[in-house]
Amino acid sequence: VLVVKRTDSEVSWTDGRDLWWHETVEKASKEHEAQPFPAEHPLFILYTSGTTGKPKGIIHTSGGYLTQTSYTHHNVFDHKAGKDVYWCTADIGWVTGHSYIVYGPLSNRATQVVYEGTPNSPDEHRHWNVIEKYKVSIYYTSPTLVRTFMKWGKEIPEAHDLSSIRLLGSVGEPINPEAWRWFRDVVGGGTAPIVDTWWQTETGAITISPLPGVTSTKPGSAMTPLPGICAKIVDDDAKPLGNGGNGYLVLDEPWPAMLRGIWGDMDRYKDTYWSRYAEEGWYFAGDGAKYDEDGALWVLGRVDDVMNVSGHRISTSEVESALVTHHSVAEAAVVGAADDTTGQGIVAFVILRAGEENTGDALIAELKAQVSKEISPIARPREISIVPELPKTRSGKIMRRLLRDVAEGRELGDVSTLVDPKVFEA
Ligand code: 7RM
Repeated sequence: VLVVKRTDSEVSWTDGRDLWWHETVEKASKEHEAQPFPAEHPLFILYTSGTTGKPKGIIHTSGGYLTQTSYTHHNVFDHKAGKDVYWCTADIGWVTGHSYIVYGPLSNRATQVVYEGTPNSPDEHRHWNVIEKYKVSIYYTSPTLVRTFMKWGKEIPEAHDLSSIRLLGSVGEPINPEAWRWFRDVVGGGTAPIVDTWWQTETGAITISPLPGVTSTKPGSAMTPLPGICAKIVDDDAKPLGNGGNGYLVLDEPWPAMLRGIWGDMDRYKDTYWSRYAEEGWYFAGDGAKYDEDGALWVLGRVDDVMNVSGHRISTSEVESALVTHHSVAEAAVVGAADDTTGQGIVAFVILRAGEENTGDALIAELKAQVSKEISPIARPREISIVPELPKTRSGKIMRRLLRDVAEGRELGDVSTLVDPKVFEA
């Protein structure tokens, strides 16, 4: 185990197993020859963030993983080695950091920004300063960060020359159309294509995304599986749904970077991904999705997050998207909480944009009406709380499991993967 001396704090140590990085590198030769490995040589194990349950150690291997991260980094980002300056803002410990800061870009000779730190230190101009200084041309980030930028106000990016940007990317959750448009107009000069890339720790690399210059995009849709990837949207009985029907997203053919197992628990691996459509041999992704009337694919969020209100299946992301179309709202998180009459009731937590006044009941009534109008009266939230922050993982995913605990008045579950466990006090 190579240990990097980073904070100078006490670390547990096993002699004969653990080595200091700085001592090891110092002694090593300056020249190395690339070694061949079998394609199935293990590459890494990455634990999923655990937004819903006990983390799973996802196993990836070398050949297929490198093939697909390289192929997708080149094509989805239209990357030109030596010409582009590429920046993926992900945490390097998240799969997005592995695939799109380390393996994909390195295999494609990318010139890239590698940045660690929050987007508001020393101040909220940080990302725009970096883009201006290094002339970043490809900028890949998450919807949650875009909504944070929206909350801070467009005057901040507008104070900078962002003309080097020619392509924008989004990953991690559905990007609501409001954030998509803001991203394109304020950061992308109104013209940069946005690639909304759907994939998972388990898929290893991007699987569903528009291709810039090839696919016409729609704000909020991941559009279509990439060449080489086969996806279907199906119902409980494995029947493929036509346009308009909400169902489960499956990958119905293997793909190069697919996970090879869950570390130490191959039964759970089979059970989680391969038992739902065992007869068909399809991979169950755990996300709800639909094709719209034009055949564009919309990912609606985790199946565990789909709410059931009086027998109607409503996705959390749909309601969140309706809430953030209100001019006062920067970000929203929605969960289903047990309800005696309707099965589940919709409970929403919203953050206001900078400078917007919290008018209390008046605003809450307006927001409820907005959701009724945008979706339907059945989707009208039972409760809305205006809050200063939302509980998020390092990759920016909202921990709905914990918000459900709050909404149902339970003791909070495991908060160890939160960026800031103190958000609950606030
Ligand atoms: C890359 C990553 C995977 C889950 C996945 C989805 C959600 C990710 C999008 C998305 C809608 C997207 N890996 N998700 N990207 N939903 N549109 N473009 O996030 O293992 O941490 O999470 O993230 O629910 O299943 S992950």
